[in-house]
Amino acid sequence: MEQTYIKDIGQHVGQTVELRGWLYNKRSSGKIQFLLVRDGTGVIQGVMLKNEVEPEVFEAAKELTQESSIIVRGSVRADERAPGGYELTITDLEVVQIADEYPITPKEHGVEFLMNHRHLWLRSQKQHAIMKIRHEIIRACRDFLDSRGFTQVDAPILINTAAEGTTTLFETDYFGEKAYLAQTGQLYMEAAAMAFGKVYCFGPTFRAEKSKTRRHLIEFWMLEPEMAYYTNDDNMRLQEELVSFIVQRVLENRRRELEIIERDTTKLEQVKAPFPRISYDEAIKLLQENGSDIEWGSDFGAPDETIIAENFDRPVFVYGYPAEIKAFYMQPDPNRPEVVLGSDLLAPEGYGEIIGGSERIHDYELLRQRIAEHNLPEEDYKWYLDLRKYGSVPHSGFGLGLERTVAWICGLPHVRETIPFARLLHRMYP
Ligand code: NSS
Repeated sequence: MEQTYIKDIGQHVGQTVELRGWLYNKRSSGKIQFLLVRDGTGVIQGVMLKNEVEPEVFEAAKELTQESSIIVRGSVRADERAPGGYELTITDLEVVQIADEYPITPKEHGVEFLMNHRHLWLRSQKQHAIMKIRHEIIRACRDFLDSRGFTQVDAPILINTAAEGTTTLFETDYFGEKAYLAQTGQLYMEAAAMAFGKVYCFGPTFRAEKSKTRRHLIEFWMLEPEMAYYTNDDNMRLQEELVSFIVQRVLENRRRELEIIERDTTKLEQVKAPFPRISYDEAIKLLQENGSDIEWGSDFGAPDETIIAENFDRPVFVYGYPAEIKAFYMQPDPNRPEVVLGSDLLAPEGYGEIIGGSERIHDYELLRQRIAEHNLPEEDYKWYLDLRKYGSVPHSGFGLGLERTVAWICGLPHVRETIPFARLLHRMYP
């Protein structure tokens, strides 16, 4: 018999179907057993009546433990009272494996315990919902850019250059030479933008950051679009349209999952372009008015970002940061060279920076100078400098941190639940 998936069960009312999955939960009362079955696409309640199945089938059901793998056959009934709206009257059961005593039970567990059992925790309804939303966000990113003429160009992961500072590099051995895990694909996207116009990469990136915060992962995914002939204004416009698109897409397609994780969606409904923009100078003033002793020239900490974002009902751009605290490749403002033509996008509700972007230096000499000022070895950046010799144009791009975006949209307190298998300071298992 062909396998039916629970998500499609509504198309099979009155028919006999076969479901292949796992036992989520079980209740019984003498002559009747209720088997909650999940198959990765949904959960359905199966009802087994003693006098309507073979005696050995009824006995087999009694032996089932939580997470035992099973194949069940039965007829589908619409039932308003059932969660999901349908119920299965089970007529047959095949046991694939009886599960050992399952460590995750419906009772409360500590985070360390759950993270140690991440390989199993992923099956829980809430974690399942978060991963479905993550997938929806990834799809939305791709659909948005693909429909706007972007080409995906993949960036390498083993590289020999730093782009986001030398302190967070993961070093590895490349046949006797030093190599690093990519902190960003950006420099390669700049090369690709000169070949294709509008490009993006979407892959894992690595930062050996010794920070143990709710926003930092050691390995995280970043969407990095790069556009030839874009100013940073064009860049910000693209970012706000992308972020609005993502949020609206999740609201449209993942209502059920948002309900499961009990996300208050009223704040998400407001996320529509255009987003407010404030300068770094204004942000400093705003912080000082709120009692902070921050001075012009300092970078924002997480609490600063929260204070800034609290003043707005949707994500807010902060632009014009001091060049001193930003990456070497950012284009200085021609009217005020001490600040850059770059911006961060801060998410509401205390989620902080989800995007960093800028216009890139397109002048050969200035870029060389910056590379020297940052004590980076010029010979490793020769190819990157070449881009400024052969048809250089103003160009811009940005990086959207996937996990921070998922954390915000899902309303989660920590990024560790936004990625299937988190790499955190002191955590590489499982
Ligand atoms: O360092 S960024 O601000 N910018 C870049 O890497 C640029 N090279 C991107 C580009 O223009 N192509 O990082 C971008 C985003 C940032 O806003 C966060 O959302 C996320 O990447 N990010 C992180 N997420 C999780 N954990 C860590 N450690 C992390 N670092 C950055």
